[in-house]
Amino acid sequence: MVLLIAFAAFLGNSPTVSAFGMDDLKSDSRMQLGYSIINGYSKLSARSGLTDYSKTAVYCGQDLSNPYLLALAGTFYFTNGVDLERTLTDNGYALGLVRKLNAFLERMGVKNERLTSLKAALKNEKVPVTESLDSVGLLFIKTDSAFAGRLMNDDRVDFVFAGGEVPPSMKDLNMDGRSDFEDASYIQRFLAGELVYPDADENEYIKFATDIDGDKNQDIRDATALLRDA
Ligand SMILES: [Ca+2]
Ligand SMILES: [Ca+2]
Repeated sequence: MVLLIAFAAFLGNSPTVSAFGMDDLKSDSRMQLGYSIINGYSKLSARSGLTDYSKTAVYCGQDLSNPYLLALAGTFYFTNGVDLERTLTDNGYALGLVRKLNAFLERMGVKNERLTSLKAALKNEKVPVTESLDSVGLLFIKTDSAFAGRLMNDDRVDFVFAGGEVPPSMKDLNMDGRSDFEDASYIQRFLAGELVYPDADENEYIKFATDIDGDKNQDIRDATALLRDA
């Protein structure tokens, strides 16, 4: 559920993050899109060698249609003065919040059956779990791209986040570790229809990441904005 915080961190191009509020928690299609974008990021960044799966976050989210959980999420959000902007750049802060939320949900007796079931499966497969936030539904594991790919197709898993942290630059579109003119020409190639991947998640990520100014359209202004900020 309120991985809202982690999502905002990931999904929030800063112009859009303030628009990303509690209503989005209730929008299943928006959350599904968010999961797809994160899986797409993991696949592309792992393929580029920019990040690997030796530190991987796996999310088995709660049922967003449950009004009790939504009320708890709202309570946490408002009583903790969650700073969404800060979660964009500060991984330590974002993770601290998720841990705090997990402790709060545990006190409130919230269980997560999907996660319990997944953990049993991971134990059978001898996959090392380095941290487990059971009520929130977030695990950190050590794995590889083959197993991560299987997890992405597991019904219990919403997303697999390679590296487990907000990427250092969302403007490094070609994932070579730098944000520069090559990324601007990457946008131009995207606009020309030259960047279509066979994988739906990867395409969702590219669509999301090329919208540099966060106005929900991909056009030449995004390339300009990237060069200006690079
Ligand atoms: Ca780049
Ligand atoms: Ca745009």
